[in-house]
Amino acid sequence: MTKRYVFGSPIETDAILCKPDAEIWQDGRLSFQDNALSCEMEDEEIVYGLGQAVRGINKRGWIYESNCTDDPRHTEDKHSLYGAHNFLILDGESKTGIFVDTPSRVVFDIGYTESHMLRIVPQTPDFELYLIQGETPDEIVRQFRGLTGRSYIPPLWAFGYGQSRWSYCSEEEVRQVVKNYRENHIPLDSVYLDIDYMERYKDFTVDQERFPDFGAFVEEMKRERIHLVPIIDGGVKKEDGYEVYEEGKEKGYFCKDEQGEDFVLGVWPGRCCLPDMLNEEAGRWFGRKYRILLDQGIDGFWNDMNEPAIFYSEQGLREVFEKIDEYRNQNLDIQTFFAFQNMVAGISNNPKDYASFYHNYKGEKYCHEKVHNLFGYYMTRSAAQALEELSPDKRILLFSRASYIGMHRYGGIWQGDNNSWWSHLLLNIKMMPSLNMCGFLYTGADIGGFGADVTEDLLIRWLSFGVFTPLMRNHAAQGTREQEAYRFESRELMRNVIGVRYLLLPYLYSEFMKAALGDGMMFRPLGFLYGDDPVARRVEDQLLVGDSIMIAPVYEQNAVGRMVYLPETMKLLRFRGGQVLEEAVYQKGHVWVEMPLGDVCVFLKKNRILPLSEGGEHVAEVDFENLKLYSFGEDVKPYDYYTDDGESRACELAGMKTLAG
Ligand code: MIG
Repeated sequence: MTKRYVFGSPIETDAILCKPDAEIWQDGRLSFQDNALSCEMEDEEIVYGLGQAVRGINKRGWIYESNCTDDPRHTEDKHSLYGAHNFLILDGESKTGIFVDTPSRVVFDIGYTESHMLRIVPQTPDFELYLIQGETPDEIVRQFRGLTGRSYIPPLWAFGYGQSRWSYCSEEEVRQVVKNYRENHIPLDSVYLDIDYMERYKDFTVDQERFPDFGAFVEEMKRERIHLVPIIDGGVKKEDGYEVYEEGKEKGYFCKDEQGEDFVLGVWPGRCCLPDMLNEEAGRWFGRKYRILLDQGIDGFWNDMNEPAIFYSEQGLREVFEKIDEYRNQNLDIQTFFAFQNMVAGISNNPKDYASFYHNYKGEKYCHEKVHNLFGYYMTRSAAQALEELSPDKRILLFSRASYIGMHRYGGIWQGDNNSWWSHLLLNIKMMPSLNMCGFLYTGADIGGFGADVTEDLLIRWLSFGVFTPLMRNHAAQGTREQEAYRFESRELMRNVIGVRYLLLPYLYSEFMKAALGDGMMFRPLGFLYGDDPVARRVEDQLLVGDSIMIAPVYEQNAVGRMVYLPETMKLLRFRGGQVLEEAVYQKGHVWVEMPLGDVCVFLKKNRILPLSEGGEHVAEVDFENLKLYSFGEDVKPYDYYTDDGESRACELAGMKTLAG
């Protein structure tokens, strides 16, 4: 049961598709005072949610802020990452879902100030509140997702393994990457083009010198069964004669500053203007630009820098230069020096800048600060709507960095600039169910880590988890160690681990589709299914993946195995050296399981089926018909197997069939 409450005059976000009638507020489990919602948490209560956020599956014990931020250091002292996902579930004696719908900041103090108090403080007194009651967290998620609409469904090929780097700078470089994968027989379906494919970072251009005949190159790659996926940035280069800029300027499609002039910010291309993604007409215009690449054969995109990231504003830069002039030739005392250093460091993503430009949203003028968390959402929505018009039959891959709930209908997200740290592999594991709750099913982190130098073992372990995440992409930053799977000594292990993805593909796709079409989750914490088991409820490093299996990834260096908690009888299936080994059946309880580097372990639930294919070197090679079914138990439940052509948008119409064990 869902109840909706309206406080003040909220700005519409379009997160919720069907709104129940609003009710009059009365304090109940939550009370409302001084513009804060609060309630006491029971000792045993678990708080799930918040989507993309640092720390645990259980969010208790920290203070989080929904404020889309480009911060490439996801350390546990941070409060915000790229997404704003204001949905929580309190799982105690009773179960309550809470969604705070507002396009500006919200602070969630979940037992940080007072260990038993939850306090939710929206930045403004204008917001909508949804309270959802249910018997189980699953049921609450389903209700919530019913309100917010069906999750985005990518084409099947986008479930293949992808290789990315900032940046592959020329046709030749991309060709080499593909050649190395194919020669080593390591599966691959896509290569990502980062900002350097563009002509001086100008959206919707391709550098003519480094990619002289882009259309022909896209076709050449297609023959190799490789999809190229270019990046699109939120800011448009301010350059006379550049068509996108000229048009946007002339039509008045850019965000405006206080004086009504086009707001200027510095991002990769240098000085840029921001298309007003919240303005319907401007969004439609920007979205249609994707056609330029679509016409050259491209069928996937990733949207970046759309928090939006601001390296500097004209005003911010001016202030720094003024300070420099003022301080020149002075002997600064050390406090002044540090204040100056902070001022320079604070020039990027400065709150003052976010308060200094304006949108035209649903016919009204809004300061950016008031609608900040919608920018990435509306950029991606504009793109998705245009892509649906331009490609009405065929699904297009689309995912974004910034997001808000509601965007899950239009695209996936990747988890942003993590590091090649073991702790970030664990963060990736913990974030999956939280994101799924909020509707983001097509998601994954940069496998191997984006910043910092990867080690071979970290890459293998990360891939061994990444084989389960719908978006399975290896990506690394400029200046870091080369991270392609074939660069390492143990190519054999890399090949086998990545190969597991292709064995699992029929299962993963089926489970993904069932979650998307049925408003469910593909990755669930153990507590969702085994809520009565106090041990299972506290497990933070194992996940249920779909209906048949549980995983327990290794995320520590030099580990040769780990303790696993079995919440019920399960059978260990081990992928090793291209084989599937059927191992012990374990009873409920803790067990030590050996997991040497290169092994991928799954724990199969009793009386459930895990269908596996024979694999392939790319998605088109995988046979979805001839499956081997793994199961154990006397009463094996038939498996609801979802397949379709993997390409057409009308996927709901395609087949569901039952596989018997
Ligand atoms: O400021 O395009 O998160 O994936 O490689 C960095 C370069 C800009 C941030 C993205 C990352 C991408 C990088 N971008």
